[in-house]
Amino acid sequence: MKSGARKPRRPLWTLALLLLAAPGCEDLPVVPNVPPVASFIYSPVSPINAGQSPVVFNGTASRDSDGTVATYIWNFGDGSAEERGSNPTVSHVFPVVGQCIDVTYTALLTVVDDDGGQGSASQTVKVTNLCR
Ligand SMILES: [Ca+2]
Repeated sequence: MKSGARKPRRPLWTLALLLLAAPGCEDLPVVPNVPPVASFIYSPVSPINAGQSPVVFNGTASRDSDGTVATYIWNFGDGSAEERGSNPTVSHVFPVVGQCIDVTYTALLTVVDDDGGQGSASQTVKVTNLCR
């Protein structure tokens, strides 16, 4: 009967742990996630020539007061695919869409924090299509 009597030990031990842990779990306050704040700069600001000038967008100034910024999502407003990643800096060349015209795009940065919260910031970017 010794081996038979040992078997219930593990379930009882587990139950005791659950009883000890349960009150603490109920007392934990629900802390809402504070969403991150997006911020970026880009360089050069002018001149930016379509099809030629690599523009460096830098979102390093983005912050999350209660966590970290996990993902940077860039939309350059020119029809190109969004770029997303954990690196706060990207380089982008705006497409040629004509001749002798300036086009103003709205570049949008969305940052996602480690809890899935989001924040966005946008800036206009003036791009020159050269005369050929
Ligand atoms: Ca947060």
